[in-house]
Amino acid sequence: MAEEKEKVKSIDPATVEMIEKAAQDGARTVFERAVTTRPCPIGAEGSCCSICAMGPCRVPLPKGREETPEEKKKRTGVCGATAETISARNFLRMIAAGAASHGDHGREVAKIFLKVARGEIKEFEIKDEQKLLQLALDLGVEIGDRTNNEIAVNVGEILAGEFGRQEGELLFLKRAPLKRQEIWRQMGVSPRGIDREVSEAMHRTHMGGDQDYQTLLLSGARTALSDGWGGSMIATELQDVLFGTPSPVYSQINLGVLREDEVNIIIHGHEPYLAEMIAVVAQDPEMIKYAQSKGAKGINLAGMCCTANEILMRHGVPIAGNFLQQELAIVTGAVEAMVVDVQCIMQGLVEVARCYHTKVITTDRRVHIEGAEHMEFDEHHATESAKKVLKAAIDNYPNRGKNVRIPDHRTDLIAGFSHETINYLLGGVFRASYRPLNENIINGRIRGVAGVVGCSNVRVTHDDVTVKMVKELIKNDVLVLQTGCAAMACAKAGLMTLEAAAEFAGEGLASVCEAVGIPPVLHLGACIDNSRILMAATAMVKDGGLGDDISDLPAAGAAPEWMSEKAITIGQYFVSSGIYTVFGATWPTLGSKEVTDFLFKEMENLYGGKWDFEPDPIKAAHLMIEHIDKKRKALGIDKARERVLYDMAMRRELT
Ligand code: SF4
Ligand code: MSK
Repeated sequence: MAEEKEKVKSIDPATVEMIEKAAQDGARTVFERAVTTRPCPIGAEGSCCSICAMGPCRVPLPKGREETPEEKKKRTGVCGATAETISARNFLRMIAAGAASHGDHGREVAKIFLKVARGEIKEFEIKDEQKLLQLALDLGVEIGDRTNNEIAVNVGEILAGEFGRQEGELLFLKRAPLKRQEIWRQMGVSPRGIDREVSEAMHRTHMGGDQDYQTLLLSGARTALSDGWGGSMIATELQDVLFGTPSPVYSQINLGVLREDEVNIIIHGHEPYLAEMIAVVAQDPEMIKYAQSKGAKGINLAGMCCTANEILMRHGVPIAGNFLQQELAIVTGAVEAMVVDVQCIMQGLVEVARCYHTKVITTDRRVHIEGAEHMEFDEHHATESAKKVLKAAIDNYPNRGKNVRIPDHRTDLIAGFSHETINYLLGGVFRASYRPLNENIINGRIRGVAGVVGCSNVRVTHDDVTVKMVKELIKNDVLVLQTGCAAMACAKAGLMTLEAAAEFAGEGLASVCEAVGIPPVLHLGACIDNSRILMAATAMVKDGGLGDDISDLPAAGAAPEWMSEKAITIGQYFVSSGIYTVFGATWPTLGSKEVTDFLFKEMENLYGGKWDFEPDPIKAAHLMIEHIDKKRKALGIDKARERVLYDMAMRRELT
């Protein structure tokens, strides 16, 4: 416990300030709960099985010494399940839960998309015609002289059908490089349907089901792929068509975006429909007048977690903070309503809100919290739903007490880098292409590309691990693509501005960023938008010069401060797509050497990508760089990098 108390809680000054205020106000937040509630070491290493009522069975690895063969033989659950089976089953269940979460998000988008296309929902409309037509082409939907809505009905029906598909292969798998598709077929891991893989994973991990860790982990690969190239990709694509494909947008991040004299509303969670509508309705002069009638100057909307990323990417709505800051936003005393939808919502919000005037409002039929007010979003009356929530927040403004302190910390950022935008930025509107990126990788100005994603986790110093890793990567000329709460950590640290290139990036990467006009760290969106990273990697392969599969690319992935099951699913679909992926914080299979070795070593022989675990961010960054250099060598482009001298001629050539 002493060690936990001594740990620096966050590198973010706004967070530190609010942790102190919470302590003064008697509000118990995640940072305090983490001191009193310690992680169970047996569960943390994946050595606890609780899937039947003869257990829970705990089979921990002996600490600090080698296990004897006798001990190993006895390290089983009551049913005889080995530590390997227990570990792999737990791992697969995490993947299934993550895939189910992203998949259910995707299904909800598909449902709303179809209702909009059929004219049953009038308040949303198809915003990105070009992307709709591209999807239609990809899916073999006739375009002709049909209306957008007619085309969208077919597109929506086909993609909605992917959730319940029973046989064959998910349609988006065809977007992957041909060699990758072949690897999946040979391995027998091409997902058939999104729900089917999740359902099979749950069946296999039931008591007395699959008891071979290798086949359990194969099922893990298949289930994870059904998320990356299925549920998440469908969610991203249909949201883009419905709400617009993001393009670069300026905004600000951190608790300092809250305003002392306005009604502050935070939208938190993952699914963007209500948030989209709130963003529109908050600008309605009538609502602003109503806020003024209660003594406020206006309405200030800010985001939290991935709902924040969604409305940042498309509307430039500022972000109040990432996962670990959700309760701290309430601690400012300035938040009238914390409006939540699904995923990553701490139940502790309600308890913290009791110390202030904040209303916690749940809005999704699948998420209820005792003590919160439930105002269910009705997609058929989206404006009305949004107005109801806004009105509740405005009505709460006069209840704001005197105990208000908004930390004076906010950072500028540029977000909105969909993989299509990167295409245009690099190649121009008329020859949109990843070719310039590939060329700069081949000539060595850019060493490689890294996807650094995932959450914030109270078991490590908040934001510190992610920011240190990303700084080390860009210093070594690795272009970083980000999503989720990891993106927010780096945005707060000022890595998502144009100036960041000169200040933090290596000379090669900085020269490209300055020439193109992009930050060295690109924000690609929410957790589901990790599918954009898959598409970016595929586009790099297809543009040529960097091998013929994702596993050939000088690229790596990481989730340095992960905490959710969804992060494991994302990591596994990165790995099964051929990407070397390093996680920090903790690793959930350390109780089984065999399972861990399979994930960290054998998977590379099967998929060309593998897992790794390194909690030290600098060491982890160098593992990624080493991998990138190994791939550069295999491609025969390692020498090019050694010759890069960046003379004036080269700089002129770039601009
Ligand atoms: Fe124990 Fe086996 Fe039941 Fe798991 S399935 S709780 S290992 S008896
Ligand atoms: S919200 S899953 S804490 S990234 Fe996507 Fe952030 Fe992790 Fe939730």
